[in-house]
Amino acid sequence: TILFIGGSTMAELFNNIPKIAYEGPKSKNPLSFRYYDADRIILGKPMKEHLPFAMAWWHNLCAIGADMFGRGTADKDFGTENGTMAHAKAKVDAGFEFMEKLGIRYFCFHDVDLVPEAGDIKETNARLDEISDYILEKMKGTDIKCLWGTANMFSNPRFVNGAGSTNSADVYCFAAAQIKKALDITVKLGGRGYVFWGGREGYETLLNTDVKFEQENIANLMKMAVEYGRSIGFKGDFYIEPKPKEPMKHQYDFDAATAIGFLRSYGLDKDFKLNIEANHATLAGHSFQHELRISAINGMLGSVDANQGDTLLGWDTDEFPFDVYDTTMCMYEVLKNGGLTGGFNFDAKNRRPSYSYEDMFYGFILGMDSFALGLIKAAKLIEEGTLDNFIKERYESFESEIGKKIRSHTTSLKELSDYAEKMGAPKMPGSGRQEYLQSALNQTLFGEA
Ligand code: XLS
Ligand code: CA
Ligand code: CA
Repeated sequence: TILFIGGSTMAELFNNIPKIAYEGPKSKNPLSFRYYDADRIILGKPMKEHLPFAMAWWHNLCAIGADMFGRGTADKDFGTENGTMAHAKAKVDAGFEFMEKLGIRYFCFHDVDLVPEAGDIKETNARLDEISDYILEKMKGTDIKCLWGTANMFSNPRFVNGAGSTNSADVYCFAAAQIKKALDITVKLGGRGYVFWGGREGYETLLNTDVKFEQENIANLMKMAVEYGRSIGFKGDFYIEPKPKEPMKHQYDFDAATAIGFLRSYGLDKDFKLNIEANHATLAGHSFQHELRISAINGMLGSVDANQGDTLLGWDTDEFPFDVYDTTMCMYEVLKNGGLTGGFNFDAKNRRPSYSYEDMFYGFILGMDSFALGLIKAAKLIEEGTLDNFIKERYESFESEIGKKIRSHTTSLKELSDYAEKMGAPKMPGSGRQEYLQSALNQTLFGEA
């Protein structure tokens, strides 16, 4: 079959897969959406606007399921030879066909996901120019755009000791060059954001590490990136993507709270927000919702890497999200935040035994449906108001005369102490009612049995 995508016609690659349509919760067609109904209005906005989904170039078009113990199982050569520009273009073709068939409107990339890295950075940059022209051409006539770009500053051995945190000034310059180019390409493709994930920005041992020196260097690199980005017309947000460990034993962007503290210490908080990944939250010993809430209350919730970890495994498994409790509470936080400046990037990969083209679609259908269902349920939670009402009631004592004084900072320790002496022993604070609230949540999620 010949497909018309954007400005070009091309041979269809996923030719046994139709365009995925919404068929509703009762559908038995595995290649359909049960919950993601792009135009359905939820709280006054179509689903597709609540859920700017993105495809991660690296997992979907590059990763072949290799692990520490075995080679890849999936074929992502797309009829070409890996490591060539023909392959780079075949990935673009595959990616656009894939996104069009699923109705995904954004993509995210690392520089080296797009082209094979050459020995010489000038050559790599020329390849990036060529491929971004090709992508731009492909984008014409579609509504597909770039969500965010980033530079891979962790795979090449030169980054063994980090990029911004490296002990080598020359490697630091190389990182700067990669960031500059990745920003150029992000702007060229109309990206909404630019991500810093500090995979190797951390340390293995303090015996050889000057933490303060390294953190200052990282901050300076980010400052220079902001200056350069703004100078070429980048209006979007920069994001830090926190992760506590892996590949390094200790990573500086441990979690949302740590990253926010870092951004504020170095005056970067006006230009940066956070990109919160579900699997990184759990690696840090937090829930996904916790990381979203901490970001949101600090005005820093920018974007989401939509995936999930495995409770039985202690590493970054990047699975497609299917836990609807988690997607519901995520969407609850996002709705309360008034949405995102970024979107929902499926930083997720198929399991190694799921190696066929169909599996790529099943992965995204699962993820998109899980988030759509989460959105529907989160909107219901907000409309029902059970949680909001309970929380309001729970803090009610701060509506009293003395409570109001505390809230408005118009009292003193002395006054509070006098109040306490007069009062005698305080009553027990109201019950937390956790189990009641969990039952109510189940009822919202599952309704009638
Ligand atoms: C790895 C990260 C990475 C970032 C982008 O754990 O999730 O893929 O999202 O560099
Ligand atoms: Ca990620
Ligand atoms: Ca991850």
